[in-house]
Amino acid sequence: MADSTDRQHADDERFMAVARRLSLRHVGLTAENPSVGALLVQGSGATARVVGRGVTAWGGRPHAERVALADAGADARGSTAYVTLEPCAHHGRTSPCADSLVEAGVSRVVVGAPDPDPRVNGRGVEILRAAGIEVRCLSGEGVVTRPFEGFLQRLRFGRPFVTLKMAVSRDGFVGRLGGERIGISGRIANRQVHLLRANSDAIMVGVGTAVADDPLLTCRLPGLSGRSPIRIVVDPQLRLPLDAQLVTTARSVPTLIASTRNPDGAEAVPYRRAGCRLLRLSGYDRDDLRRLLHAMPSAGVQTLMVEGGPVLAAAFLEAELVDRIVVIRSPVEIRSSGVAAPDGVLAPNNFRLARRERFGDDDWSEWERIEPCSPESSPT
Ligand code: AOF
Ligand code: ZN
Repeated sequence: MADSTDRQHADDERFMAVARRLSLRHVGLTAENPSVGALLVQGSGATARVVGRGVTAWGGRPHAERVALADAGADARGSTAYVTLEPCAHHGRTSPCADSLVEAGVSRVVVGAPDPDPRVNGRGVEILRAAGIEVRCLSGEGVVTRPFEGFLQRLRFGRPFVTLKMAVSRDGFVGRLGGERIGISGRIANRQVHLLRANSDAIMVGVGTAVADDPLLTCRLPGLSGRSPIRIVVDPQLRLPLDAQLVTTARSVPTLIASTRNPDGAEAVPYRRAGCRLLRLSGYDRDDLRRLLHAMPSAGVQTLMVEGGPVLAAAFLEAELVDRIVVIRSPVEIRSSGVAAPDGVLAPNNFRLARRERFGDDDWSEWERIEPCSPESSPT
């Protein structure tokens, strides 16, 4: 008995990993909907056979389960379904996936993570169990949820999932005083950064970085140039130069400027004429940043990448608004006039090391927040 359970659990891990890989295909392409993977498998162990595959379609519908069921046709009957997210229970623009699985005669369902959407929230599993289907729920932790961590964060906390990325020199600096731009990370790590950008809904920099580096902040990987995120500049005093690339290209890639200045005032007019949108920022403290983040999901932003510089990074860390830190340590030395990496980036508290890679000469490490340091509430 124990043996057969072990074998079943080994199958579950193997096929959930396949479903997760499927879900990766549409990350960033399903709008506010999570990109979910669904796999239908007949049999078990060495004779197991995949009969249907599905991933949430571009734009968010149809859902993954429907795609997999259509793929399997009559072979769905008696199969085990592996779904990375609990099947939905609501009549939205399509009928509930839990009902579709029941109707198709699926006999067992393995769920990667519960769906916190109030319209689902356990009811998908209830529908399946009420129909006599065996359901196994996995912990919902780790790599399975990564493809839709922005969706989960929006539902749990009403704000995007925040990734802070910092490139740090061997001697612990993130740049040099005086504005001169220095390449810290190497070519291969930079391409990984562009991949992160492609999978983020928005990218944010402080005005200091925008002025010093005059960055474009687009994704420039071959084949992915259409996947550039919205760009957000935190510029309390509205001092971003009008000839900055972020402003001059605002008509092709949206640029938002978060400022304490009146968005309808005279100062804002030239930015608006150039195609930028202005967001109201009340200040630069914890609650101000929280308010800014809580306004983002309604603008379609569920994943946010904070790319620096040190002032913005420190403010986000201080406000406990960072969910993942990506640190790129390079062998480059800055020596004189270096700007130090903010405290908490090199040895983050309340974060655990989740991934470590070598990209060219650079060391790439990813740290994930263990749990919210303080109960997150919406700012008032
Ligand atoms: C699933 N399978 O592939 C996805 C699900 O607006 P609707 O009707 O498309 O519903 C959106 C909600 O459906 C979304 O908030 C999330 O709870 C769930 N997404 N569910 O069964 C899927 N993408
Ligand atoms: Zn569904």
